[in-house]
Amino acid sequence: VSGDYEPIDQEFLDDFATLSSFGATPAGGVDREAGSPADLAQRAWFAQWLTDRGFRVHTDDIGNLFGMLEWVPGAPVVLTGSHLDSQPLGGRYDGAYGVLASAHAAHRLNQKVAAGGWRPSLNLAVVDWFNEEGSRFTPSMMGSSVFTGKLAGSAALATTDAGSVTVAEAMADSLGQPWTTPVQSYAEIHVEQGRILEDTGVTIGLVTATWAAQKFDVVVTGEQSHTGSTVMADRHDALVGAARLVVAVRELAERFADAPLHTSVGRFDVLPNSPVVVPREVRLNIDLRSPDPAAIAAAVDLLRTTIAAVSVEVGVEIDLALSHAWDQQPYPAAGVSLAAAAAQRLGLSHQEMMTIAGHDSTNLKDQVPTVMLFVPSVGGVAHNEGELTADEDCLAGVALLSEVLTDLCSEAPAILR
Ligand code: HGY
Ligand code: MN
Ligand code: MN
Repeated sequence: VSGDYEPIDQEFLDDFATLSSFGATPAGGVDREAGSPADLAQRAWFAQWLTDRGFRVHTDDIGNLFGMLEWVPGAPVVLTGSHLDSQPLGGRYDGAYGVLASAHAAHRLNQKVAAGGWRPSLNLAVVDWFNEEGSRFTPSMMGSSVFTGKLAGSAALATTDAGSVTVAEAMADSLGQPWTTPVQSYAEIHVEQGRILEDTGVTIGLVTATWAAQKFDVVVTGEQSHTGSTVMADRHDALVGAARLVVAVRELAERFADAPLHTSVGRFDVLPNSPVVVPREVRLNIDLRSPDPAAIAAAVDLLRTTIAAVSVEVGVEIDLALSHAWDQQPYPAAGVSLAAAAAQRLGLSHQEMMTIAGHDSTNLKDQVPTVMLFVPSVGGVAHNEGELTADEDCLAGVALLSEVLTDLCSEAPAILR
């Protein structure tokens, strides 16, 4: 029954309610894109929360925010976290649940150490990765990409938003020095953002691999003209060209339904966007996802054929540029079995599954042994103000993460054998 929780669990729920107030929208979501005032405000609250509980707060050179517990001077660190930034009009659980779950799990472990109940072999740090969502500043997973050397910090800092504000300007008062403590492993918990766990009635997802993803920036260039007086044969309508692409991208999903292939266009900027002007240019993105990289490659080939045909038929130029990609890649099996054993000990139902969405763990797993965990999303609702995970599932996730981190911070944990 809600309200009948242990104090440490009620504390998590109360903190989550506070965190959900930053950038809160009337419909119950959040709007706190990377580097926005709401993001900076939640980061300040989080830094204070960490400081008040004895964590040493550190911000690195791209704005990743850490809270360090130094139990064993000079020892490597286990990282655990996710991201606080959200999509525009997004959900309050995506990323933020994982950051707060990591913080509470670390705090519980710290209390055990302080009470002399446990002697870790490694240190532990909580992290809020800067700009995982990649909505205001692309690409997504920016902070963890810089941290893992996949994206140059200088390029990331120079990235501009639609208003030509750079990351460096937006984060002017929130940048520090690179993180230097060697990282031994990483653990992240996240809402599933799908409805597999809900459909199977299972509480915990053990992520075994990530789907592959390929994202593109597209520029369709036509010629500006009068929507009335210009005869149809003389038109070079960039919007018609772009619209043909949107439909073609959707049809690819049907064509590769057995892969499966998920496709989308989410951004569509028309220039000059006047009701009396045939548009000169449309900038859009394309997002392709599949567990089968060959399906993505075949879909891109078909897309290029469509682009060539549309260019001729509509009389426009179309430029397709890859903006971000990651392969279908496994998470370490040892980490999956470590988490499965922990779930078993806690009596939590669990199942292995892939992640379709990218996460900061998508980057970290290529550098250090990484454990990725899911809790259920009600109705699979994601990147939507209606995002919801039941309190009991949130609390089960914190308990499981505490158990997994205890293992990871102990002597030569299974994941590294
Ligand atoms: O899946 C994505 O592209 C996002 O980074 N979560
Ligand atoms: Mn996320
Ligand atoms: Mn997201």
